[in-house]
Amino acid sequence: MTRVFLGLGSNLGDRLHHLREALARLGALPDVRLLACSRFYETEPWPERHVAQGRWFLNCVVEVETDLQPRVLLAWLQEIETLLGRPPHPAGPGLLDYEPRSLDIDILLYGDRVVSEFDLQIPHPLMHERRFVLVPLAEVAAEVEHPIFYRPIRDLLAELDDDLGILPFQA
Ligand code: PH2
Ligand code: MG
Ligand code: MG
Repeated sequence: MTRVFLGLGSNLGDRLHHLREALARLGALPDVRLLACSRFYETEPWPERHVAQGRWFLNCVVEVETDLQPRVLLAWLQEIETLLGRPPHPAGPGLLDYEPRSLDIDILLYGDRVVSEFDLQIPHPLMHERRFVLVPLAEVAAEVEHPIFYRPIRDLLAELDDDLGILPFQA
């Protein structure tokens, strides 16, 4: 079993419904056990105020335990994204990365595994630059070490240079 941290985000449609439904579906996956979930946060679209003027996101981070290999897990995550209304996206990084989306589920950390392929990078290559990731991640994984920087999440958050807005979500 490997401890995996996933980042969830939505800024299109009923954001709260999308995150709740995603959590339920993650918990129902074969060989995936939910261990913890951060609070939900309202977050300003990253990377820049003047570029991404879209609606604020609802974000959270979930800790799961799984025997699924990263690629198998990724395929399930994409299936959940599609079920919750996200158009199937082309593989790999691209222009659509900053489009509004009903649901995005990213693998942030997969144990201490490092994967560097065109369409799958673990740890998530931008996680250490994003307050909307590190704040909820630090709630459930403050002591966990980033497998490339060899620094705990708590320290990455303390040193973070990202002043975009983040507020605990009030239902
Ligand atoms: N996801 C992105 C790009 N920008 N900004 C916020 N606040 N939250 C996100 O989940 C997010 C983003 C790409 O997936
Ligand atoms: Mg993402
Ligand atoms: Mg994604």
